[in-house]
Amino acid sequence: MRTQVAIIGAGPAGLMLSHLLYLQGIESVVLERRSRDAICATIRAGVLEQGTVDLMSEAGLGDRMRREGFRHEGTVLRVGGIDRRIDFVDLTGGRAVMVYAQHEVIKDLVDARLATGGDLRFEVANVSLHDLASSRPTVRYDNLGDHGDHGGNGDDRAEPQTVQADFIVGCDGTHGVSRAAIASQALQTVEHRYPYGWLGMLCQAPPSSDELIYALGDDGFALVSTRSLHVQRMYLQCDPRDQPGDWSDDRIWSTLRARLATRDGWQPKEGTIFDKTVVGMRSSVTEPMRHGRLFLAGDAAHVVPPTGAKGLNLAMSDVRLLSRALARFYRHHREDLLDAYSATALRRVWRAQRFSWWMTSLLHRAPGADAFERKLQDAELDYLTRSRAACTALAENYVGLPVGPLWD
Ligand code: RFL
Ligand code: PHB
Repeated sequence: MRTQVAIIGAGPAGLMLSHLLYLQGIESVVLERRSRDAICATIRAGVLEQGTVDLMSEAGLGDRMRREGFRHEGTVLRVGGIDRRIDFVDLTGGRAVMVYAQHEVIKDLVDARLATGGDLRFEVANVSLHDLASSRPTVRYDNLGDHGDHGGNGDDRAEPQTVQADFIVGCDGTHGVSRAAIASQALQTVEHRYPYGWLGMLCQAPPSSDELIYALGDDGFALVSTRSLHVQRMYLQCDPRDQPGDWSDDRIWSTLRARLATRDGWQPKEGTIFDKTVVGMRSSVTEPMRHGRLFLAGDAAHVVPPTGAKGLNLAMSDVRLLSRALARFYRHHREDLLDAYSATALRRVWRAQRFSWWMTSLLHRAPGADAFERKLQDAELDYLTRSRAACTALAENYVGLPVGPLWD
């Protein structure tokens, strides 16, 4: 079969791209390895930058987000038990973030694509990319699943399929096949590993705080976030080699209490923990984000540590750029924005890398840090708590640097 744009991966990047292309009258097919139920149930990000909130609204997807999400106009930095509130609205001239879980964004996007006749193919296997240097690149895959319904097609026989497209976009995350389809000599990957991980948990409890709390205690980082009035999300710095089973519920609560303690006796509201995961921390960027007729977007091209809440937001800003570039190609036969895509996207990616690295280093205890490094960290935190300029730098990066126009 033929389509205009073949998209690999139904994460936030792939689904939003497909939706934005639909709004511009451009046809796409989305090929996803997992089932619809699995992608809608994966617990990941929680914070949408102002630009992502605006994109959801501009794309007609903002209703449920505005009803069920929580607008946060600031955040709390708690260091050594003392709070410093960063007021986003005041420091950035009215910008804020939305706490709305990634899987809710995914549900909204899947519903929108299926309601408008979108071609989403779940449970595909053995995806491979071909003829990337030609103007007719192709994707081959085995069809094991359904086309938007729940569950599979009831038999195990793989049906080999070919999709011929004008462009292929790799939105298949860190472990996808798209980046690997480009010869390694044509790419450069820069990577940095951090000596800590996060234990993330979900619990049934009321919110402990109206705003997120980013805390640094004597022995490390803790983050209080939220999902709803009844479900809370919290994270703890841990050893990246830890297993979720190393963290009993008692150990989680006592570590959270210690790292979040204030002088006036603040305590997190406790409840039943029903999900625990350990996330490693890595920064990685692959350049360029294009090879012939293949474009990379989102985690397929770059990964940030979660401290700055930038991963999902970068995925969204990539596809915002790419949809505009593709629309200009189809409408005006101009390739200038396609040619500029990689460099334009990478400027934002590197600024987000810098911010995520900075916020991660600021708020974690590095194992083996010497006295000099520890004193520098104290000085950086001290500066942040005393300087409006330093708080403004944090706030404008956290709510997200401005994005360009969505449409021409
Ligand atoms: P995704 O979401 O990984 O989606 C890729 C999709 O591609 C599919 N796939 C394939 N399909 C077909 N064939 C193949 N060979 C395939 N290989 C893979 C996968 O099944 C999947 O459905 O990438 P995308 O769209 O680029 O989105 C990136 C975001 O998911 C990621 O950056 C964020 O979750 C990162 N992140 C956060 N980002 C934020 O902006 N704000 C946050 O608050 C935030 N918190 C987080 C986070 C990530 C975390 N973890 C788990 C790493 C918190 C955590 C704990
Ligand atoms: C989350 O709610 O999952 C979350 C919030 C802030 C972060 C990372 C993750 O920096």
